[in-house]
Amino acid sequence: MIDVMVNLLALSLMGFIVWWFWLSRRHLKQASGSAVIEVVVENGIYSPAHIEVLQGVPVRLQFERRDPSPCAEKVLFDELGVALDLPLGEKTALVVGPLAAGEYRFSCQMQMYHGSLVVK
Ligand SMILES: [Cu+2]
Repeated sequence: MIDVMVNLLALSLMGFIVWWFWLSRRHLKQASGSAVIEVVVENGIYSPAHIEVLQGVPVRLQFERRDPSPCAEKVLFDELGVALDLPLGEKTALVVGPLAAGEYRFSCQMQMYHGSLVVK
C-alpha cells in the first residue's frame, strides 16, 4: 500500500515538473508581449499601488523593496495563491498570467500595505 502511495507521489511530482517546464517555456516565448511593471516598496506603500494591464498578456511585476520594515518582507496575492519574499534592497520579479479580467489584490502579510492589479 505504501509502495503504491510512493509511486503516486513520484508520478505527480514528475507531472508537476513537466508542467513547470512547459509553462516556463511558454512564458519565455511570450516574453516580448508581456507587461513589465516596476513596483517600489517604500515608506509603507507600494508605488504604484494601482496597476492596470490588458487581458491576455503575461504580467511581469518587479518589486523593489527599499522599505526595511518587516511589513515589506512579503507580498501576498490571495487570489493567485502567491506569497513572494522580498529581500531588502533587491528587485524580485513575479511573472503571472495571462490572467482573466478582474481585480487581483496584493498586500503585506498583515494586510497593512495594499495594492491591486486590475486586468481589463
Ligand atoms: Cu504588514
